[in-house]
Amino acid sequence: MFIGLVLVGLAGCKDNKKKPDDKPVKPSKPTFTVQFNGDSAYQFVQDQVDFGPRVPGSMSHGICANYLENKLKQYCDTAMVQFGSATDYKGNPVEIKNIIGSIHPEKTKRILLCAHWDTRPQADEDKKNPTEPADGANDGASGVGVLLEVARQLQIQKPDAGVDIVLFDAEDMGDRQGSPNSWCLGSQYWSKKPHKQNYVARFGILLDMVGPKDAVFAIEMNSWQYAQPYVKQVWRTASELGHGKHFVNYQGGSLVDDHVFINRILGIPTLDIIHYNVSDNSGFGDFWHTHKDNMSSIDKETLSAVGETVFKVVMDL
Ligand code: AHN
Ligand code: ZN
Repeated sequence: MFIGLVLVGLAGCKDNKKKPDDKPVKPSKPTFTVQFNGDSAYQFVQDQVDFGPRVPGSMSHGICANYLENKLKQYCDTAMVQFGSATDYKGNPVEIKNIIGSIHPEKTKRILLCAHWDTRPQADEDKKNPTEPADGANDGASGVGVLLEVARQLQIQKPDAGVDIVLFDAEDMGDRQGSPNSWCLGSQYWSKKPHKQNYVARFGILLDMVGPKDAVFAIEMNSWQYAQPYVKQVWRTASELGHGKHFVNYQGGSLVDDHVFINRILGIPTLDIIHYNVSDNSGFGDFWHTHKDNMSSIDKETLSAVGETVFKVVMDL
């Protein structure tokens, strides 16, 4: 009996013809390894900080725009700058540069990755020099640094999905006491007039203040409202990679950030990965809108936790 089974088994091996009851074999996706270099991401943050505060209209802002466009040209299939205009809450005109890189621009299955690249014109939560801008290492440069490194890795291991990396300008010129619309001028502009007509993506991930040591990414409530299944997917992926101490399973704030305008205006479900700790003052950490927001507030391990998670989510699509 035993020998008989073995013989049948061997005979089966020789026979390449598919038996009628064989289940169709699903073509498996090529495997990938999760790759993200924290040193490289850190350097991308440093590069931006070295230009000086990227306050809209300033020389540093203009030079950094060129740098970001060139980086996206280097790592993506296409890159462009979307020029726009807006008015800040004081009534002054603001020239907007949204910087956009696309991988597989022809594909219909797409994911949107975004961050703001501008620096707040004043560190107004600081008692000292509140009218001067901070370096904006966390608030601005950290999310961009992670996305540049994700783009670099996606050039080495190509994703199946199309990817759009959109770096928003003029996020941080808002009035804390005023209208929510005073924030996120670049993303408001892009959401009303995306770089491609009828632009769609399956979902979007916004990175904001993703650099602090021991950062906690509490679940932001607008993300939960608009993009719940994707919040679950991203937080599950992070925990699989061992980053559950950052991607915690508790409720954070309900925050006005770029994703809110993408959700409300464009209708692409978009979530925000943002450091938010309910137990501190502003929630955003003591560096927030102060001069402590410099390179010393950036931790490579946090950048890597976020970058590996985003990379895996993209490759799994
Ligand atoms: C408000 O404070 C209204 N929103 C937080 C958005 C923000 C500011 N992200 C970075 N700086
Ligand atoms: Zn800010």
